[in-house]
Amino acid sequence: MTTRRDFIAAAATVAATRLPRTERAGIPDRLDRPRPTSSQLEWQRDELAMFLHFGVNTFSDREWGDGKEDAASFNPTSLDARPWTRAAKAAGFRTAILTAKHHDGFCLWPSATTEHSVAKSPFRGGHGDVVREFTDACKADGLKTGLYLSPWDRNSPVYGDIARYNDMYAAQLTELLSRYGAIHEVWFDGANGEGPNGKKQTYDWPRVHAIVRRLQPKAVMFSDAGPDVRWIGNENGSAGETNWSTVDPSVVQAPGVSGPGVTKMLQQGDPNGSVWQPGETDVSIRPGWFHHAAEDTRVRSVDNLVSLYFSSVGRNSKLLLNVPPTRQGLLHDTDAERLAGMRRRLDTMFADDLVAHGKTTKQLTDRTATIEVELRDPPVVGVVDLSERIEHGQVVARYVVEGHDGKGWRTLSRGTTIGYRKLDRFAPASVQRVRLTIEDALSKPDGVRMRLYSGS
Ligand code: FUL
Repeated sequence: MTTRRDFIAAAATVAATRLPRTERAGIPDRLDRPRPTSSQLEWQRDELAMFLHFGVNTFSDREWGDGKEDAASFNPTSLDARPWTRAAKAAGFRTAILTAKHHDGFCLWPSATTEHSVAKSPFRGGHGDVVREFTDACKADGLKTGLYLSPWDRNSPVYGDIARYNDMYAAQLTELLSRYGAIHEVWFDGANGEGPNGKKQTYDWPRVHAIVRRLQPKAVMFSDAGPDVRWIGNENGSAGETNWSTVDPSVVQAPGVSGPGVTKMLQQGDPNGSVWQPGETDVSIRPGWFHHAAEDTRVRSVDNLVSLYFSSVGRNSKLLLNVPPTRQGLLHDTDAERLAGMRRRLDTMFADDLVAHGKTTKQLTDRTATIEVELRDPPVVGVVDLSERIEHGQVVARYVVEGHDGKGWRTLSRGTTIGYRKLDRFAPASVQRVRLTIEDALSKPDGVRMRLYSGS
């Protein structure tokens, strides 16, 4: 426990290290900039999370149920959550997030708040609990657990009756966060239409956030507006090329709002933002979020999945890849094969860091830095992998990577932000030396690291 005395001592240490440096450099000190909490840091370092969309839509072959589905239609005959979590684990995913309730209102756990749940389905004779089986499987395979509880509910008769639905939603959240052990991510989407009575609902976000903080203090909360992790602004797997983990919270104040600057803030963040709120890139391995047999031939290829990794994790984001279970309650073989293929490809690609065999020299000023590596046995370089020590905040604003082939320098890649990780791929080049120049930064860019790979 932190005592008041510890707190004063820590504050004194911060003040002592902060003042002289700020005065000397005449530029904002890193200590003045927002930094991640330990949960946000862990969330980002995990890189990959698997999303599982599953529910009555799986059986009605729809993407958005209207809330009128018969609970009896939910009948996964061979449901086994272990193959989900084993496939996720083997492919390097660290978290799995399940749609405990989607917009149709059907609850995958037996909730006391509604009849519209697994309890009224033939699944396990009405005694089943998919959330329990899922969370148990995550624990068995050492995965972190996340739950998606759609605020929009097209089944609830009290939806739009503001206080009553907010009570119901709070009760559902409380059930989910108190029955199943540690929950690491709570996912709130931004879709917000009308309920069965044609009314719209105003959600009580402060109340929702307080419930999560009280019941699962280490969990991160995702939504367009965070508070811990923000939506990246599209569902096609592409984070902003410029992507700050800081945002101005006045621009996106609640999930589902649009307005000037919203998409830009979600995609790119804001270098002057006062809040640390890194972006999560959610995208499906198939055209739809739910499993549809007609899309079994439209599963993303291994190449495509590797590209997604580059355009999400490789742009200072996290990849939340949706792999939807089938009506049997299993992952489709094609999806599982592609995941394994993606892992193999990434493992090969990042197996041998060429910088480790070379000689590195570094130079640092208040806002710039150079890292130059002399490579051994002039190799082919096709991927540069940059990172900042984000536990101290994010500062790099512009950089260039150049290669020297014995005759002269030429540009290999150029970019703006780095953050947790920036990956650039380019036509493989035979080079003897590689130089990273940080051309601009918000404060001293002293935590930058460069790795180099052949790219194959
Ligand atoms: C959106 C939903 O409307 C989609 O159906 C899907 O669940 C996606 C991840 O979030 O808001």
